[in-house]
Amino acid sequence: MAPISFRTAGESHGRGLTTILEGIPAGLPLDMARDVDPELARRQGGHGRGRRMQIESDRAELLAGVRLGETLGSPISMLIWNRDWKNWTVAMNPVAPDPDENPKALRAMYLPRPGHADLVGVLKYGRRDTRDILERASARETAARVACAAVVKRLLSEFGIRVGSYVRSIGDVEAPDPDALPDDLNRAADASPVRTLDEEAARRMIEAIDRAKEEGDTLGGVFEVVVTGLPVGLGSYVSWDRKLDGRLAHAMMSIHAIKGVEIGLGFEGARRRGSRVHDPILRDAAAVRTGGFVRSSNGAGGLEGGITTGGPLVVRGAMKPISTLMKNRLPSVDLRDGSTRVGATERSDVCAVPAAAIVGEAMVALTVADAFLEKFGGDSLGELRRNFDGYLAYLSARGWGER
Ligand code: EPS
Repeated sequence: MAPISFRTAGESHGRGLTTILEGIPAGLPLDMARDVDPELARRQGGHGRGRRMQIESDRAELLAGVRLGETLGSPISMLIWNRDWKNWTVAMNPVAPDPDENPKALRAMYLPRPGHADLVGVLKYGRRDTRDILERASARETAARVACAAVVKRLLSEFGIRVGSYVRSIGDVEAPDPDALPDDLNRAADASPVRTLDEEAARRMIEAIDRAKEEGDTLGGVFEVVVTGLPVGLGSYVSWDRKLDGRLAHAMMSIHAIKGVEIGLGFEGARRRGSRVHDPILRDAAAVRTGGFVRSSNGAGGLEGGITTGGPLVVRGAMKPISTLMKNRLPSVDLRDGSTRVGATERSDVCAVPAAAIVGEAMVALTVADAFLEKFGGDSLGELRRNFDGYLAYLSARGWGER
């Protein structure tokens, strides 16, 4: 069994989202207001979000797994209430409606939106009302993932491992490649309404979002997640399902609307010669986490053979534009009578790439923490630390002929 597992439940306009996170060792200090709620707030931000984010002010309540400010090693259960639920108590009620209920109050939707799970969902699950599908398929669910990841990030921070992200492009507006990433990546990115590092690009991205909004359209984009402070040796090449790059790709692709993933140079690497892709190996005895070796470039994005090199882990996600269109709605079919119509509209976002970057951080953090615990194990934070320190001691004690 993978050391870290989590499951979420909840519909977008149901009472709330709930989650169970398993595998966090005992003794990790955890304070929801300090460690979890700020992460939820980061996910709610970004220029281009819809009105829903003004209604919600996401906070996670702890139901289990933490006592007197420290984890117990037992499953951690959290709950995020949907404030919007009060507007949906009839349409999303778990109890069957009164026969004389006004059908309009049930807010059924019969016009599947191209690009959303609406059509494939009703076909697969034998439903007619696409609301039965879209409520769970909504990216609202990612709030629960971010809550789990906030706990995991707290754990990783104990070992000097940091997970950050920034936005590289929105629509056709691409920010220039940064020369070097700021030391505190999230502080720099969070200061921008589109979470990008270049002010001029930010201005053009905001303009593009505003234009898309006026035109009733939507925009996607590309974000990058970067993990620093990792030790060499997480993941493995020995079997296909243990390769960390494969596990990261799975985690990233599980995020709503993500249609592409790159690691390191990604697709660009396929255009270059090998001598301009691979990262020269240099000896540096002081670089303990990377095994006494460093690289003069990072085309591999911190992974060789599905194993961390200890260099920055670089994973990019490409998000397609959100499928709910306010104008230029695409052809669709009315599921009540098969007539030709256009896809439904419903309150939505114009662009959620800045938020998707936070969700990308979350999924990468959960995957990396899983690999970290797989390597170092431990039922308590103290045991995990002893195992980690023992590994670092082994790495620094290894000689290569110069001592
Ligand atoms: C989201 C909440 C949703 C949407 C968005 C993500 O709220 P509502 O549907 O009430 O406006 O803003 O979901 C989608 C874009 C989608 O297609 O489902 C959230 O909390 O992130």
